[in-house]
Amino acid sequence: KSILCRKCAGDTTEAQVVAANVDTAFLVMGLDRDFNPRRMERLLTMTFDSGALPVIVLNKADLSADGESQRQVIEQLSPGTPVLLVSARVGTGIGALRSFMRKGETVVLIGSSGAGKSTIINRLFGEELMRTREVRAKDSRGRHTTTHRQLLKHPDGGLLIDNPGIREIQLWVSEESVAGSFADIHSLAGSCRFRDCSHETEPGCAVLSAVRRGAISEARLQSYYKLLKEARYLALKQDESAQREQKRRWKIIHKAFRHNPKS
Ligand SMILES: Nc1nc2c(ncn2[C@@H]2O[C@H](COP(=O)(O)OP(=O)(O)OP(=O)(O)O)[C@@H](O)[C@H]2O)c(=O)[nH]1
Ligand SMILES: [Zn+2]
Repeated sequence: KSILCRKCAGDTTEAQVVAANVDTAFLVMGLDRDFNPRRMERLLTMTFDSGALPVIVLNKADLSADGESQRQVIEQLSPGTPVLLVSARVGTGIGALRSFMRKGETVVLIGSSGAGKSTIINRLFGEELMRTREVRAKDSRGRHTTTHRQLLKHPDGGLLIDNPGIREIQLWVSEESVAGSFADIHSLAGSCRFRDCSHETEPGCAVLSAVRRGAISEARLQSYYKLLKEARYLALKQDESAQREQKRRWKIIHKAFRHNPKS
């Protein structure tokens, strides 16, 4: 099994594990003010793009009066993707998460700051974690410091990768990734009368005609418009080096997955 490493900043020789054959990405979102279906849609697109399989974790179920209907809204974004209601504080729903930690599985956690990733890790790995996780290591000046282990082995045999590079990964929606996750729309576009068809009002538009036939839902087309607009907006707004950095991070996840594709 190959593990991708990246040197830590400075002259320390300790390598930092970035990603190792990522199978599953837990996409963590709180059912409090963090809840945002549009953001989850983007996160799903990025995850499918990377080659990992998403598992959606709606955390802080204890704070929501109607978690089940929030779950249903999210479920409609990606039929077939598991959507789990969890309260890391109370401890509910953790068993379902645990089933993804079996031997041979490697998991990463992605989600906003404060969504509850650390609390979920503590629940998954038990109370001992914070102690076992701390490693005495020498820093670049030879002093002893306490750092956190970033590759955690679950008692069930799976691995969990927790490191800032992946945790803080930003959403990067490119036009290509939109095309990839809307392959049905994208392939029809080749049959539109105009090559630069925007599939909004043009005559001879193959996409609009598929919507009229019912082959593509109106809601899906609306999602496509929105994501594409966002991709173009981001491309204008974000500076290029930031874009490259985000792409690089996703590529690392992508590569890690391709070392060990499920076939
Ligand atoms: N009510 C409630 N609070 C929770 C739950 N899970 C986590 N929290 C709280 O939310 C806050 C943030 O939780 P963390 O686990 O630190 O969040 P994180 O995603 O690791 O945040 P970063 O380290 O910034 O990435 C803490 O105060 C937790 O106690 C939950 O299920 N219910
Ligand atoms: Zn068209």
